[in-house]
Amino acid sequence: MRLLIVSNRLPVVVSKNDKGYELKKSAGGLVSGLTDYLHSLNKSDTVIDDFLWLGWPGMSIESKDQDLIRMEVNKVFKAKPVFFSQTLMDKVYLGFCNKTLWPLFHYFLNYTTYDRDYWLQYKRHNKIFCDEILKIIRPDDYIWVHDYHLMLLPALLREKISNPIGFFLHIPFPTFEIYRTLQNDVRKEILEGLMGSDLIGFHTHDYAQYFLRCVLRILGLENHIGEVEYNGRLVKVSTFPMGIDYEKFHAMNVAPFNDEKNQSNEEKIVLSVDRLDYSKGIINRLLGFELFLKKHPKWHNKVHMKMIVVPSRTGVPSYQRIKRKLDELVGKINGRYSNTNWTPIFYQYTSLPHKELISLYRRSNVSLLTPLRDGMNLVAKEYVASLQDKKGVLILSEFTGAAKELNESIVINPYNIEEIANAIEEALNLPEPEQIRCNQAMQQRLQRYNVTFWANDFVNQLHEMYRMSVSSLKKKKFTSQIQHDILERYRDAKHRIVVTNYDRVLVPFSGEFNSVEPTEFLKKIIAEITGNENTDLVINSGRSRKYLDKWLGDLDINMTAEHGTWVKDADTNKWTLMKKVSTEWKEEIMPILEMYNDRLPGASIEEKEYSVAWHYIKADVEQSSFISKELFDNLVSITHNMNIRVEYGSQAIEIYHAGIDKSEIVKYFLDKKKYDFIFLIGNNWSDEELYRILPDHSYSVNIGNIYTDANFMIKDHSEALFFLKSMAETI
Ligand code: GDG
Repeated sequence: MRLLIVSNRLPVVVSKNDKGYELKKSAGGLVSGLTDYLHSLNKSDTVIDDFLWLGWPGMSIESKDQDLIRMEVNKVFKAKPVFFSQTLMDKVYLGFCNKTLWPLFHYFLNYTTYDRDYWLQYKRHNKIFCDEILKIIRPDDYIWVHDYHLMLLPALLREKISNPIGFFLHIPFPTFEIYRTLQNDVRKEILEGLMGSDLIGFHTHDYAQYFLRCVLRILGLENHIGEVEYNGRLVKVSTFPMGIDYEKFHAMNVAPFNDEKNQSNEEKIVLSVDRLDYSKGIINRLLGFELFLKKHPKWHNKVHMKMIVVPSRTGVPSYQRIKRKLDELVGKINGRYSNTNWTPIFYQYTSLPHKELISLYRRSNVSLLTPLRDGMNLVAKEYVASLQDKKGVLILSEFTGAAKELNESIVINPYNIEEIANAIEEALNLPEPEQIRCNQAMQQRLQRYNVTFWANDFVNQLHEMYRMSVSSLKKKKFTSQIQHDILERYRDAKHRIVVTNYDRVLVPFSGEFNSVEPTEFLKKIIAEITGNENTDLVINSGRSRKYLDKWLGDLDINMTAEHGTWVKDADTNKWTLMKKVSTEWKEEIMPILEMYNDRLPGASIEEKEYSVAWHYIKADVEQSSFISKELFDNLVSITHNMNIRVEYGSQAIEIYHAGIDKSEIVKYFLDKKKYDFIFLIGNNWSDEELYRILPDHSYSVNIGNIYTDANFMIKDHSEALFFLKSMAETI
């Protein structure tokens, strides 16, 4: 099977000079990590045996040259460029991605700006990616979308194709309180965009949890151990801490580091390597080093800090500001502490060739990485992996994803300048055996969970999700062919019965649970179905008689109220109590419900003649998820010897006498005639028992629950109504 890797940038960058176009392999964690994985494909145990990478080639290419670039790119990498104008890319990459999403997701609210046009261009950009993928997609392709530039892409693809789609976020996912500051439609569309995936991966458990909390609070969807049911599919959210190509860093032969500045070999080096980005905590690092110099004069002339700062996003003003600040601060510290033989800080605003970087990692005594927020931070892992003699000390910010795995490093809070200064002193004094012990433990972990392991883990889980959920769902898909066949059977049948729930099937789910009157459109469909000769319709509901009469009383139909406690036959038009059950239990239950109701603003109790429902649809979604579970457990334990049923309804807890059996009521109707066409639509967990008692020649359809025992599954009430309308028109 082929893996389509989709990222904003291609692993090759195209540039133009006097001689024409030039292609260079691009650097960076994502590219180097994934390239290593892709090259290992035929060696590793995975379902993937081929790949194609889609992304932007790094510059705007005139239409006349696009074929040439396609060819050239393909020569150096199995890749397909997606072309954009520079104007669009400025608004998307420099705009929405790096002025809105990047600062916000890294908790820099003061750098976060919002421009409606940037957002609209971001949507356009994701749509163009979608169209390009659709042009080349094959039925057995797996798609792996990367990073914050393409968060709408999974849902755009999902609308058109059913291939497995995975998404991985390389940066942090923020807490709900931060995420919610995005515009209402934007924050919702981004989550919906991601939920088009089958598998969504994050570097750490925290990011995955923050994401799931936003899904609950903004989309109202709960998860069960990281799995969320969405639009009739199962979406899995999980943690995959990205690794590095350990062997490449550990085993590569490189020349010893050649220090052009000619500082003494005895001098210790405190190293830092990162893109110039305010999220990397470069200023705090300098302040920490300055304080270290102030507090420990004995280290003057004996240690210097080497900062490799890679130019990044130079078109964004906040990046230009941080560059100015950095220049000033380095100048100030060097001005204050340098002497003729010694300069405390060497700062290079450039990127190093790969081998030089490894040799610098090995030469450095300390690696000081102080991000204020960082999705993972691969430099930390690369530094540890490179230390062949296991000598060297990693100081790592607790705000990096990597700190979760590299806990033998000196973990610091970079907001605390004193702590940075103390950590430098501690690292420089750390005895060698201790350095070796710590690095050995970290190296073992990095060697095992390397980048190939990481990518395989992700792809294999995507495959598993697809195999489990999507393929079994396919069997339950209410395809147009199946609908057509059912309608033919309906037309040819002599005695037909259609049993349907009211809420969420005939009317949409509403926050105002007592005002879901049927529309004229619905009433017309009902009248048309019951108007067909030999066709019975039963509305099977947990509602009270009062509401059913109020909304549907003028229609000539069979109804059941309070889960089958009451039945109204269309012929007699009178309600009959099916079973006389006790209501004494209510006295005991009501005070408990009232107590919980007081604790949850927005919740309400609906007391019916023989049952009670506690609705929490209007309450805070997170609080209600928590309190409803507590109440449910409480009710189950209190009522275990009371002959009472406690069930989850739609954003409600339903309590009724155990003597009431929904399936008996269905049997009651089915026994009336010898029906040769039986069709039942349900939507609740409690409807599952109905599907199981239906005769073999029946059809059952469920809304929402993907683990249903019904024959087919549909997405929502509008799909149900659409089908009933076709039924009404069939004869
Ligand atoms: C994003 C997330 C997440 C750096 N300088 C040179 C050089 N590099 C290479 C390093 C490393 C990569 O760039 C940087 O990766 P990081 O992970 O440290 O940071 P971001 O670029 O911000 O990456 C981050 C990552 O995605 C992966 O998911 O960890 O949190 O922000 O590989 O080696 N490479 C060379 N010369 C340099 O001077 N050759």
